[in-house]
Amino acid sequence: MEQKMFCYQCQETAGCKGCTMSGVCGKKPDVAAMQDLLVYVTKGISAVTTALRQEGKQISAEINHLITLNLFTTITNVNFDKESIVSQIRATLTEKEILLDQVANLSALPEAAKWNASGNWEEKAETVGVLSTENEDLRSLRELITYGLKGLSAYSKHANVLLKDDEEIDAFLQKTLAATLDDSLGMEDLIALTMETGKYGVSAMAMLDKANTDRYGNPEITKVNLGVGKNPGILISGHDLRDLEMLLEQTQGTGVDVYTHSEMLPAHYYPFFKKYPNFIGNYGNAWWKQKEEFESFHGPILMTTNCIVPPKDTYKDRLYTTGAASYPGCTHIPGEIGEQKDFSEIIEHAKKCTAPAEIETGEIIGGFAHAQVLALADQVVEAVKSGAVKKFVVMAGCDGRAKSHDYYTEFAKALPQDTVILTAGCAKYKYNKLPLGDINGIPRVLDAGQCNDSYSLAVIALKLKEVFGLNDINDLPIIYNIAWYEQKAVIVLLALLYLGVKNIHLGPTLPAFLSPNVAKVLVENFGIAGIGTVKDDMKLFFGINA
Ligand code: SF4
Ligand code: SF3
Repeated sequence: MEQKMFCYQCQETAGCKGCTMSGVCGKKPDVAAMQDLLVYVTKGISAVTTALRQEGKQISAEINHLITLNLFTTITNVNFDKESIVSQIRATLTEKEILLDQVANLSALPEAAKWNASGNWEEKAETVGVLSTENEDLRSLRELITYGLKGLSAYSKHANVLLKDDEEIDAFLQKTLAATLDDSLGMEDLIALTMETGKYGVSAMAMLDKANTDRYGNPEITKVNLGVGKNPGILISGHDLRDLEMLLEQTQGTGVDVYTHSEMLPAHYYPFFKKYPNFIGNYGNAWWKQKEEFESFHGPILMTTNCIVPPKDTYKDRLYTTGAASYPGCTHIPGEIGEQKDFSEIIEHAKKCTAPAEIETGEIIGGFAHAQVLALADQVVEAVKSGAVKKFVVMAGCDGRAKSHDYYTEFAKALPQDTVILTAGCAKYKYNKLPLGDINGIPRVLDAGQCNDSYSLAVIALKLKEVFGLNDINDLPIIYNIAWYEQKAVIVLLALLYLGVKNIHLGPTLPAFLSPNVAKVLVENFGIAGIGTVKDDMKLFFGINA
């Protein structure tokens, strides 16, 4: 049968090879085509901005933001709305034309920079997608870089909405995105760019960490309520803390409560958000359980970023989007960086809804980002020195609906009692409600926060290396067993590689976009490996028979 699209950017890709008829995520071929075209025009405008910078000209923050928003839009499960993607393509082309007029030397620009939107866009999209690079190794590296940059864009955007910008990060992102169009670059050049992407991934996560902690304080140990109250509620999902802040402000005194969902859970760990009496707790689990949980929540849901699952008709009218997220037929709340968003429509909607149905009770504990863990450093170091804690296991990353992700629950259960899990991202939902206990008061699951807070785990590792007087981060008693699903996990992985972390295990399957040769480079230089069975991995990591 004739192929209708090609996408292999996430872990769920069909047959571990590529979605060719429709996305496993729900992305349809027409949306996939416009996403391909959006990536293409974003590469084009990036070539123009890069040329302008080389000519000593400045690029405005608005253009930088447009580029990061475009990439963010194409991350898995962010935007299913063809119309909004088409309008982003149009806006990008308009800005590009204005910038092109300022370029002194047009001859060096790639075709993507000069494309003037003529002809049929669907046909154009077919010629510029992933498969337009014929050599599978170059394609693999170009996509690895592009997906890393998508993740980097997401984290930059979250810092940008808190009015933090870094022109150096934007200039790198655009230069590197444009470099994926450059046919003169070979494997070696692209591998070097991949590593540099990891370096800027660290910078972007550091910028976001500073933006978050400057505004909301340092995450601290917090018990988060899993139960529900009697008022109607709004459920906020995704990663955008600024949206949460505006929503909490606007719901004060309305009789409407606010609950977090999935990756918004760590908001509870920040001192700033504790002042809101209607900020009740966390409802539900990781993104992929939303069909049941959004139904039983009864009230409106605000998706600030990924991960959207195509909604059921029973709650579709209660699903709202904002920022890069969009779904056809669901109301999108507009608002640019620095603007106040108006959530009154959602609040009015909530008032007409019944309170959420209780699906869980009790509490979970979190807030172990770098400042909190470093405040406990003496206790942690003592536990390691005394042998009470033998190993830390970084189990950060993404959760997923594929059965293969169940490995992580079983792995967590099988871990020896003297191990502590360090986590960030929605991967935690695979084991954060298990009764794993504590070691001398240190919980066996230390949750640093969202996926971007994987930065905290790196800061903690670097600090421990210093405290123990080690020369190499790999001499620490830390095992990395990371789960991935979408492209933010790619930038986290590249950031860890840049920091020198070796022997990372990545699962539940290795990315389809790694060609055998590129995978070989990662295995030989960084010891990257997949996962085995829980039994095999217990033997491998701990020498025990589970
Ligand atoms: Fe397939 Fe993943 Fe691409 Fe969706 S994002 S189309 S599931 S590879
Ligand atoms: Fe989760 Fe989508 Fe990746 Fe932010 S919300 S970690 S999967």
